[in-house]
Order: sequence, then C-alpha cells, then structure tokens
Amino acid sequence: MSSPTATRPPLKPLDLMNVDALLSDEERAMRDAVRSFVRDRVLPDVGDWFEQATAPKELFPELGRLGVLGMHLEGYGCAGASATAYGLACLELEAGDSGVRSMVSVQGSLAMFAIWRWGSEEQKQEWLPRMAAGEAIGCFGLTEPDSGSDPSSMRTTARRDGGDWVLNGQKMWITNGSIADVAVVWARCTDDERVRGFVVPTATPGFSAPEIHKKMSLRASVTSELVLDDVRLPESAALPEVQSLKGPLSCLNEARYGIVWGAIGAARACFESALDYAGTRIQFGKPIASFQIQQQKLATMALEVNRGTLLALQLGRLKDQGLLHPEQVSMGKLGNVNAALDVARTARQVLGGNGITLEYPVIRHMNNLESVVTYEGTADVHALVIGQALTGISAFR
Ligand code: TGC
Ligand code: FAD
Repeated sequence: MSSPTATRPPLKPLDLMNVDALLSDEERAMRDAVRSFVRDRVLPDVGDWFEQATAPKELFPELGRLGVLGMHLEGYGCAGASATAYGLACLELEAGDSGVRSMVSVQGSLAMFAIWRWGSEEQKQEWLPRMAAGEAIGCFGLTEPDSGSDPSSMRTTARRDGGDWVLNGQKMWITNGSIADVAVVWARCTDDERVRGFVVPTATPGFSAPEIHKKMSLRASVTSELVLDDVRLPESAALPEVQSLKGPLSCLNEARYGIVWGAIGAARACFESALDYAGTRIQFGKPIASFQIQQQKLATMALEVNRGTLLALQLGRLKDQGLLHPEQVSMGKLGNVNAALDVARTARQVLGGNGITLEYPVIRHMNNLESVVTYEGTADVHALVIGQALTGISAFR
C-alpha cells in the first residue's frame, strides 16, 4: 500500500527531519522569541564584540525580560518552563554566539540552580528574583589552577572562625567572574574535609576577580580568576543542603544539558552560512554548490545538525519526565559538541578565504567550540563517564 502524500509538508532544507513538528506550540513560541532576540540584539554586533573581546553585559536585563535566566526553575521570579523549552532557548542563543549562551547557562543552570537546589529560603529570596531579572549577575567557581577535570582535588578552603566562615584559595576560568555581583564558590571545609558551597557577594573584602585576557575563543564572554584572600562570611552564606561534590556536580548536569542543545545552535549557524555561501559563490562558471564534493559536505553537515537536534530533543523529553541520567547528558554533550566542531570546520572550508574572517559567523563559532568541548567536562571526561556506564569500570583514577 502506498503511503498518503497529499498532506505531506514540503521539505525544509534547514530542518530536513521536520523536528519542528515534534514541538508544542509553546515550545515553538519560546524558540521563535529567542531567535528574534538573537537576530535583533546579538547578530548585528557579535562580530565586533568578538573582535574587541567585549562581553555584552548590558544584555543581562534584556535576557531577564526575555525570561530565559533560570527559566527552567520554579518560583522566585523564574519562568518554570519545560526543560525542552529551555533547551530550545539555548540552541537559539548559541546560534548567535556560545558566549551569550554561556552567560545564560552560568547564570541559570550553575549559579541560580545551586542556590535554588541547595540554598536556604533566605538565600533564595535574596538572590533568585534579581538574578532571574538580570539585575544581579552570578558566577560559579569550581575549577582551580591545579584542579580542573578532577574537582575532588580542590585546594580552596573554608575554615570556621567563631560563627563565621573564612575562605582562602583561587578559582580559574570562571565565566562572568569579573562582572558578577555574586559568586557561588565551592571549597573544602578544614574541619571535616567536606566540599561545601558558599554564596559570596563579590563586594566582600578579600574577594577579587582579575579578568583572563588573550583568549582566542569565547571572546564575547568574560572569563576570570577568582582570588579569595581571607574572605570572611557569616554562617548563613553556606549552602545548607549539600556537603559533598554532589553539590557542584548536580549543577553541571543542568548546564551540560543546555550545551547539548546549544552546540547544535552553533552548528546550525555554520551550516546555514555554508549552504548560503555555496549557492552564491561562483567558481569554474557555476555555484560551488553544484560540485559533488561540496554537496557531500552540505549533506554531512545537515545530517549532523538534524541528528544532534533529535538527540537533544530526546534528552529534553526524558528530562521533562524526570527520567534523565547524567550519563545520558554526557552522551549528548560529547556527541553534539564533537559534531558541532566537525560542522564548523567543514563549513569554514566551504567558505574558502572568507571563512577566516569575522564577516561570516563560522570561524567565530569554530573557535568558541574549542572552549565548549573543554568546559563542563572535557570530551575525554564524558567519554570516560560513558565508558563507566558501559563497563561498570571507572577509568578516571
Ligand atoms: P564521584 O566520586 O563519582 O562522585 C562524588 C559525589 O558526586 C556525586 N556525583 C554526581 N551527582 C550529581 N550529578 C553527577 N553527574 C554526579 N557525578 C557524581 C556522587 O554520587 C558522589 O556523591 P556523594 O554524595 O556520594 O558524595 O566523583 P569523582 O571525583 O570520581 O568525579 C567524577 C567526574 C570526573 C565525572 C567529575 O569530577 C567531573 O564531572 N569532572 C569534570 C569537571 C567539570 O566538568 N568541571 C566543570 C566546571 S564548571 C564549567 O566548566 C562552567 S563553563 C560554563 C559556561 O561558560 O557555559
Ligand atoms: P585538565 O583537567 O588539566 O585536562 C587537561 C587534559 O587532560 C584534557 O584533555 C583532559 O581531557 C585530559 N584529562 C584529564 N583527566 C583525564 C583522565 N582521567 N583521563 C584522560 N584524560 C584526562 N570552570 C568553572 O568552575 N566555572 C566556570 O564558569 C568556567 N568557565 C569556563 C570558561 C572557559 C572559556 C573555559 C575554557 C573554561 C571554563 N571553566 C570553568 C573551566 C573548565 O571547566 C575546565 O577548563 C575543564 O573542566 C578542564 O579542566 P582543565 O582546563 O584544568 O584541564
């Protein structure tokens, strides 16, 4: 029996698998709102931000009004949106620039999530509404100069002194560090060796956040050290609900989930740019899109973008049902960021010499993705997480 074709929608080159049809009206509305924001507020200037290494701090209140800061959290001024809607927002933001998605990830999935999940009622009331509105900026300090993939080796300490805590140490590679109003800092307690989180207003004496310069990636995003030099905090600054590495690692699950989607946004932008360029660039009397080698590249890019979107959507549906495992997030992050890097590198070649300029988005995304494949767990770390799930053997130590 032949299948009915009368109502079959036409193929869309940018969505060959018709993922659009798998989304609800609400999800499409969120996606379209973020896409419009990126078109109007990010794309016109992002090449200059990247070239001048400027982070668009002024976007925070606008992102707050758009409703994407902590949008998957409930209460305290947060939108309470589905995980899938949050993922779609990350995809559209990163189609603009990984740095803009990073601003939103660190704010909502790391700093706000840490307070929302592990904080006291007082901490939530004090920070979450302002952070959701983009009036207060947060950062998340886990990594240290000598403690990256292995955060259990952290050296930052929290010492009890009477009713206070005193923090000492250094954090490294902290997104939004120098522009933050509040830092969620993870430290090891000197009395019981446990890892605890602290909500640190960045105006506290002893806290400083020198910016890291000379980056060739994530240039439209602030990256900083955090220096903690006898930072004295009241007892109420500690996150009361967790006292182990589970605290920061639970936050990473949230941010990694957003990256599963976001990376595909960067890939889609590169694919779109290559498809457009190949159709208009004439060599040997024809558009380069008419050469088989270029069509193969375009087909491979389309395949990766569609496959990555479907993978992200499956994780989104699992997360919305409360069924998502961290190991599945690792599969998504490893697969989609590697795919996005392949797409970006291929697209850059399709653009020839123009592929190396900031007149086109491709090399910017390509360079950004070198950070994305490293932060939130390197590709190696995620491969080992998957390896452990497959074999039952941990190869980390
Ligand atoms: P392990 O001994 O396995 O576990 C320690 C405790 O943590 C719990 N746990 C988790 N909890 C929630 N989610 C997860 N994914 C978890 N993984 C482990 C575990 O149950 C245990 O709990 P408890 O209560 O028994 O104490 O930990 P390990 O030391 O062997 O480490 C495992 C490993 C290597 C996977 C972990 O350390 C890791 O993920 N390393 C990578 C570090 C990383 O990703 N850093 C990211 C820093 S933040 C960042 O990059 C932000 S960039 C953002 C941006 O700009 O967008
Ligand atoms: P290392 O851990 O030293 O790794 C070096 C190499 O060794 C990697 O290839 C790694 O895969 C490999 N390796 C390590 N262990 C193993 C192993 N067991 N088996 C096999 N290979 C291994 N951190 C934060 O806390 N907050 C932030 O906001 C933040 N933002 C960032 C923004 C940017 C732009 C960047 C680049 C990083 C950011 N990070 C942040 C830090 C990031 O999470 C770390 O860079 C990352 O976790 C890797 O740590 P590392 O750089 O110390 O590399």
